[in-house]
Amino acid sequence: MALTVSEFERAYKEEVLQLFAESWQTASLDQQFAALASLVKRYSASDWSQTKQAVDHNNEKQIYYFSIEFLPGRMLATNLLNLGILTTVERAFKEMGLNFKRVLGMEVDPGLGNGGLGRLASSFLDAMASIGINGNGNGLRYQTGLFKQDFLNGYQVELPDDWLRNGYVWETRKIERAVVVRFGGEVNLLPSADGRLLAQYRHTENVLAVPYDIPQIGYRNGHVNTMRLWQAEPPAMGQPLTVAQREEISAISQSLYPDDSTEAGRRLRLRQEYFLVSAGLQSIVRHYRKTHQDFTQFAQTVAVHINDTHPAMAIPELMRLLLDEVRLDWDSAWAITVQVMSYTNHTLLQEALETWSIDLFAPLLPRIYQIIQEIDHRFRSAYHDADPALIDSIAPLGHNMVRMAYLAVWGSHAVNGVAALHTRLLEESVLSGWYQLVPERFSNQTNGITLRRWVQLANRPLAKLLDKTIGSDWRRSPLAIEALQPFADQPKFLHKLAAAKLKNKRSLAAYVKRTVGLSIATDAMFDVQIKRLHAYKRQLLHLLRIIDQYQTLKAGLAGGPKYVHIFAAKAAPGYYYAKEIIKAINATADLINHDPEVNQQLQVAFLPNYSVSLAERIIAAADVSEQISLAGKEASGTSNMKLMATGAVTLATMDGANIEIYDAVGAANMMTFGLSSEQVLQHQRNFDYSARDLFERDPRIHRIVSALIDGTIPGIEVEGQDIYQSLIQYNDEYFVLADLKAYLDAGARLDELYLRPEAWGKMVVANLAASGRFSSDLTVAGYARDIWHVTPENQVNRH
Ligand code: DL6
Repeated sequence: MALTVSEFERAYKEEVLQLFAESWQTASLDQQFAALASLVKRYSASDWSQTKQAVDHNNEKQIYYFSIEFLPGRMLATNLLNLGILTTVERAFKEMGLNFKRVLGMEVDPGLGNGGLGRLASSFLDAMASIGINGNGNGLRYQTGLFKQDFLNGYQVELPDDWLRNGYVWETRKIERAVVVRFGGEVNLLPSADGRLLAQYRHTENVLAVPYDIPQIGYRNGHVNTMRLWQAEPPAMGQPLTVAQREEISAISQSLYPDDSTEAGRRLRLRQEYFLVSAGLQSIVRHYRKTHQDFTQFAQTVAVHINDTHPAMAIPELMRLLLDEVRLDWDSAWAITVQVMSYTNHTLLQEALETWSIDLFAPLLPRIYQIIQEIDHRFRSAYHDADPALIDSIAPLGHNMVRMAYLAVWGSHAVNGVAALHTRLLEESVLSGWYQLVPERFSNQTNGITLRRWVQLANRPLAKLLDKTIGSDWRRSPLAIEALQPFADQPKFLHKLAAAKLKNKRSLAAYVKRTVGLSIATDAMFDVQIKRLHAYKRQLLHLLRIIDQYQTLKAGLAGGPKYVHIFAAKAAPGYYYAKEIIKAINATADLINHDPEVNQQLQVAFLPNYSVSLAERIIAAADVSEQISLAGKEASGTSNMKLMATGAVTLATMDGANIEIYDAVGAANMMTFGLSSEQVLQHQRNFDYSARDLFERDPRIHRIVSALIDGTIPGIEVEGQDIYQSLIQYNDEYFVLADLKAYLDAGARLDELYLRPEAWGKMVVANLAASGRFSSDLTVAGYARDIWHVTPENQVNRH
């Protein structure tokens, strides 16, 4: 949009006055933020309305991205950037003598997600708007997020993430679009006048689903989509409810990931999932009916994407709506449903493949259960000629369970994994039965990231340097960054690149000092591992390398570069082992950071409360990106992409999208090590891996691991023992010791390169130049072409 500095200033001052009856000079930082955000929302309003009108007027296809999680991060800077007014507003703030950065910092991160899956969903919403696809998010408006993490004596402490306490400036409540979602009760199928059975509900619990809409502004293209979040409320009319009943209803959208270690927690989670899909689909069907007489066009105008299995009930719910409300016959309803639905799998972990016990499911969702029974029955009949054991093993119902992944594959026309290796492993293992049956449904869509956020916004020194060096095309066309490659041989440029990195390191160092009181050396190598805390991601392996470095320094064998190891990770509240790893890392950090014999060479910072905003700070400052999961376990990873795109060199196993980064940058520009997924599988099949053997035979491994239990690291008597036993007594499920030697060697090779700034700079440039292909604009263009069958307004191509 076109806006001059003085026009903006005038509008902004007026906004502060109107909102707070306060002059812009006396407004608090919170008020400054709220006024700016409200103005930005207003600036996007006419494009938002016009995008919606154009969709209806031209009968354009809409994508609905159903996800139990979103992680949008702060929206203000993104919205300013995407509207094309970021520099204008910055200039105006400077002229007014206001602190723009601090105002941006007033925004809270929405507590709507937990990890990579949610962040990917938000990144896709940004990409859909930016390449001009009509793509809307459909999620839940959780009052409280996962938790705010703090450390007390090195232990994780979970504090409530009350992110909505002061309201959310970007949302608009749409009570007139509310729908009713029904739970429980009885369903009877009665004959009706049209000769078909009619579902009659009695004694149901009715919940009002109220949508809150948030604009999703495309990058400088006037396209504004909607992220719709549903809130559960007691209905205004009907039977009066007790306080307990009202609370049970509100609980549905109260908190992200209610504790599912109890039956009550699981029931609540199931209610959340159904609430999300039923509210979303009812509103889609209602909207469609406004402009269409029949459902012959439905699959051409609507695509519903199931982000992991949590929204897989969209399949039986759409069937319910088409059968019971639209009154289609089964075959027509099923044909439409399969054309509309598509499903992304995000995990290879068996334990993460969702199943629901029928005892819980059937009474809570009786009509949905009836429909799933019929889906299951028809699936088995359709394949009555096939191997019965195969069919039984992959049917939607089995072992007294509803198997959500299998339901999702059978009810979708397209199924995808999120990196090439992940998709291959899905086809060969987790979903192999399904791949045998319907191979044409499977495709790979490697994940992507919002480069605008991670480079243009979170790494301003680098962005500026890129503009000066290769012009600004890379801002709109991600692949244009390839033009940087020739600069790998220009020492002057490499020098500037290092200076940009140093700037980011200094601001991270200031943040670390402010938040945890540690002064970190900015002339050190920043070695970063940021992601959820999970045994398969192997933060433990990283810890063992740190212990090795510590022991080497204590033995007086210094030599490598200075190191600052940086961690950020939350452990799920019930994941005891992950919490023990956090404590062990914190205790080791404490030991090292306070030891004057080593702390000039080695430091460790575990930054609390990992979030999108914290990631923005860390990633821009990183030198090394640790992507060291056990091969075959990480579906894709996206921090690997974010880190390489801002100039970090990857130290990695050949897992998930690391392999595609390797293909993109070449062997010379990434440090890989460790077992391949095939080797891991072979060891698992042959039972021929012995961690104890390694421990007993290799003196270095022995020394490192012993530090967990011999008092070297004070304060981890319990945790050290447990971790030690997981490695030695329980034979190291995640092959940490199997990969340790290769990891240490790879680290040492990386150290040598880091000590040669030109060699290092070349690697950094190769990574930057290859990063464009990981733009989520390109990923989403792949979904649009292969899965949703829509053409973006703004063409972007991966090839
Ligand atoms: O696809 C987004 C993201 C991947 O990058 C990660 O590799 C993967 O672990 C994550 N999956 C999940 C699903 N749940 N589990 N486990 O979060 O998805």
